[in-house]
Amino acid sequence: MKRLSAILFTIHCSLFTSLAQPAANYYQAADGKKGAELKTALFQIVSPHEVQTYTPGVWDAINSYDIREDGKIWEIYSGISNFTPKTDQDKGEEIDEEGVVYNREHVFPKSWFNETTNVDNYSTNVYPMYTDLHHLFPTDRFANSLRSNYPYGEVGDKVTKQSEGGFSKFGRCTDELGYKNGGLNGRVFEPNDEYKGDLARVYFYMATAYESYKNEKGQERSPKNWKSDMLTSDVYPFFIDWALKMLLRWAQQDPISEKEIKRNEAIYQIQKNRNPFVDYPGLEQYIWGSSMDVAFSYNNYTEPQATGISHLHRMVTHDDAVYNISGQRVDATSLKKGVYIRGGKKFVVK
Ligand SMILES: [Ca+2]
Repeated sequence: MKRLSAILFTIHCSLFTSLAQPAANYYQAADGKKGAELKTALFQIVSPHEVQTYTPGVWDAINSYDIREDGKIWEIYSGISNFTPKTDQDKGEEIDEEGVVYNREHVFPKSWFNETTNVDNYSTNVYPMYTDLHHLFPTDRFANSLRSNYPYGEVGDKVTKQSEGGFSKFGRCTDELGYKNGGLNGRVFEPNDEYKGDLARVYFYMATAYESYKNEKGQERSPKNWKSDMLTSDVYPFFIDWALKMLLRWAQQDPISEKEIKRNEAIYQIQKNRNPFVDYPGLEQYIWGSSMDVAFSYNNYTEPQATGISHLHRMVTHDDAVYNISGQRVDATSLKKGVYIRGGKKFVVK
């Protein structure tokens, strides 16, 4: 089994070697560390980053790399979007329809930073997290409004609101998730299966990149100030039990994609730091999961063994089958308007 995962990892590496090229020795200082110490070593490696402006910095960044193969914005909350970069940016007008404009979503909600400062009119926009590109994604403004700043989760039988076709959902979580708020199953936003792993790896990054930081007033801060039903308000383990279990599962079910690898590389070029959880498949298991007693090896990294969780869906790449963006096979002879996947590549039917 060890051998098999080593082989799989080799295949994975050879597929993406040309894309993922961290600076030489970038992760060297984490060598030999495990568990909470490994997270702290990674924190020292990835922080601080070169802080960008919100406007135009964040727009310029996402308009340069969050682009689909057809040239449209690679938005993550709606299954029907077809946004032209820049032209279809949110300009602040009231929008109550999906597919009209895209905005800049803090997938780790900025209100969780829980700080009221008043410098340069950025009253609740706490730097450096506010413009950290790793957690800023283009999202359909309407679909994004369904989320507000609720935790991510898995919605039970009663879906209160959803984006077109149930691509993203909002409602009370499943019993299995174990998240309660006010005695009831908590309200959560469920992203599409296709992005659950991507978002889990962003959350692991946020847990790692900010063990301490200086806010815009130069005051020392830490996640002890942060507030969310997903967080412990502590540097480690950082996530509350139900949230951690879910994120570890999401990361495993939706493995690192080429999209994430390219995005990580592009962000590295701009703000000069990387998401280690995109560079090392399964790294989160070394910090919070099955490999907590295994030392991270810089020269001989081994992806943790699979725990039997199957992937949410696999893209078939060896035949002409066509899949919708949720990974369901569709009749290729009668495609409606939308985005589809064939041979691992997306295409648009207009
Ligand atoms: Ca994914």
